[in-house]
Amino acid sequence: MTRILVTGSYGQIGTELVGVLRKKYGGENVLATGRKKPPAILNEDGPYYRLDILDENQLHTMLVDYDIDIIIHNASVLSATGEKNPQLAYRTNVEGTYNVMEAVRILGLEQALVPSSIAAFGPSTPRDNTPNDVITRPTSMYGVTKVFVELFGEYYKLRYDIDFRSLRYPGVISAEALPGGGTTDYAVAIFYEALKEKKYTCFLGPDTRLPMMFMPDCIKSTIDLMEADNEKLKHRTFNVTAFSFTPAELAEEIRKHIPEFEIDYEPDFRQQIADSWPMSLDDSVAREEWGWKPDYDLPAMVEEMLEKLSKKLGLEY
Ligand code: AKB
Repeated sequence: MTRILVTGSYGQIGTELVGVLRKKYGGENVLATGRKKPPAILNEDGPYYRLDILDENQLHTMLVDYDIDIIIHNASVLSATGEKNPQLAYRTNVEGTYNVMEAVRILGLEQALVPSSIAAFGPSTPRDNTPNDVITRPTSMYGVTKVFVELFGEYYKLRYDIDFRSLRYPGVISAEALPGGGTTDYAVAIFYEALKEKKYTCFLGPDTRLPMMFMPDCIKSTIDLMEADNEKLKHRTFNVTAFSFTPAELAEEIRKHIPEFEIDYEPDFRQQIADSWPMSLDDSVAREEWGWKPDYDLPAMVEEMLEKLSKKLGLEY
């Protein structure tokens, strides 16, 4: 059975990804790792270990001791935190990825899957239906580190035939762990406030359109790419998306369920980051090469988010 190590496994995506991987591959075969204390659910059905991705000795030891085949490197500093602390973003995202790729090369692991983001694009990228292969000149530190991830991984593929794979995640919406330090985080926070206060102040303007996906699709895209036939992949980095919306459109969709919900807008420094990103993505390359297809559209996502969160928070709507 394939054995998988996930970094950043207490994060928004890692928390749910580990659970789904464990159901599929067996609890003992999926090693959850992270720098902080994990949420209780991570310890329930498989091992969790503290791992600082900047400690290469610890990383090598863990990969050898647990006989790991695939590493999914989710640990990353996101866009808003990256602007507040570019040096931290550099160390975690660039040096962390360097350590992972070197470990894969030296120990001969089967595969490294290291996510990228829509942040890899920049103001000179066409923003509508942004193609897979297009100019990437980001202006955020997070974006700069994600371009490094893509190019470094692709270089290791060319030079050492390392099986590197990457997805450019859009904003990801989920009801379990909260996202932290991103520009698309408003699209999660809005649901908590809609249920608790019936009111939300958005840190992006009403017409800021960004590509997004619901967590079940995010997990599906990650596992589908991980399991895709290596021979069929012509690319190594893939756009993936499900839908695009603005804060005003999301509020309108939420109002279909909570008619009294109100939104106002106080854009902050994250507006400039969002304005440099695509408004929608062309993910046809992922569709062609490994059959990517999302299950959720905007209305289905909103319905399920409200249902799950209201149960979790014990709030009626
Ligand atoms: C962020 O907003 O920084 C992330 C991302 C789009 O990668 N959610």
